[in-house]
Amino acid sequence: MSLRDALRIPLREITDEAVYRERRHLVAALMAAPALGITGCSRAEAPPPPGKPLDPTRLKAGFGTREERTTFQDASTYNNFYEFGTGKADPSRAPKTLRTSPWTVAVGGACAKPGRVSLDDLLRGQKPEERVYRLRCVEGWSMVIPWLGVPLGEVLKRFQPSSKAKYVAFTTLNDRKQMPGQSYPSLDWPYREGLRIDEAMHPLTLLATGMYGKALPQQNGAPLRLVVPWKYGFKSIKSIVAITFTEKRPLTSWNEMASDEYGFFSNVNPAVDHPRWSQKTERRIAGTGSKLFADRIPTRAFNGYGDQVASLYAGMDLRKWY
Ligand SMILES: Nc1nc2c(c(=O)[nH]1)N[C@H]1C(S)=C(S)[C@@H](COP(=O)(O)O)O[C@H]1N2
Ligand SMILES: [Mo]
Repeated sequence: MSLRDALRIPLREITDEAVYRERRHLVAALMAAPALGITGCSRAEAPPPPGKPLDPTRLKAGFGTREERTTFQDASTYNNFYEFGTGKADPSRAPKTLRTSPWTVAVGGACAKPGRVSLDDLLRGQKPEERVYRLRCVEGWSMVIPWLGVPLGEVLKRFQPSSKAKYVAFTTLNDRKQMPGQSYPSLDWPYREGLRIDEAMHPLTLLATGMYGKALPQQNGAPLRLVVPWKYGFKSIKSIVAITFTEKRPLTSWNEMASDEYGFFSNVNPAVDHPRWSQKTERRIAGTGSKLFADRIPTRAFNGYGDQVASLYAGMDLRKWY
């Protein structure tokens, strides 16, 4: 297979192990060859967070939207959750094999109060609130979903992160009996994601336990997932079992798979195309219209949450830190 062909395989179609390995190999080779002009920055550290204060009125404007909502039916049947298959309909059709109770989350790393806690303990003292957020998938569709959750930062504070906590790493459950898709090398399991500490503490970042007033369905990441509305959907990791404060930028699944296509930050940015497709528009799945032929609308910087989050990236070249 030529290098060009290898890079053109849509990730969702990679189920054949040989192709997968060859592709990873090629990507690794590319990364080691700066002469080829690859702009990935996986080895350099991000600049430190600037830490600007947020205006409360502007902040609140991000907690809701008047845009037409996606129906529960669409939001729960058109999913990305490779642990239950790589097709959009696979996760909703999968048998309900995930045991969501009891559920524990291990919180550790650079903090004064690490611990393995039950989901109830993790959320203790927090009242779930509803936030209607847009979520835009890197593949080009977006939805408007009423989430139920608590601000991640409020939860993290209780574990008393130290000054060494520059990032927060998240890990999905790793159990192929409960997550049959993990029997296939579609990704390097378990699924991992990460945020810079200021992104994790940002009031918009939600630790979600429900949507549409109900507990999360299995296919949407039960019992606990992230929703980071200004970043491409894959940053919103599902079925979280571990949260770790780290000093170094953590590995993330999609960045590891193809660092030229998926950066660590992955802020929604219509000005930076994915190497294999444009990010300028999105297919908005909302109301009762067709989800496959939904209208395309322009994608906005930071998915429309620039007023709330752009200051986190002041001075950063967002073409470099994609
Ligand atoms: N563990 C895990 N989390 C995941 C994924 C996944 O495959 N595994 N897919 C991501 C992607 S690509 C998207 S777009 C969103 C989709 O969330 P939704 O199905 O609830 O809309 O989940 C993200 N979280
Ligand atoms: Mo996605």
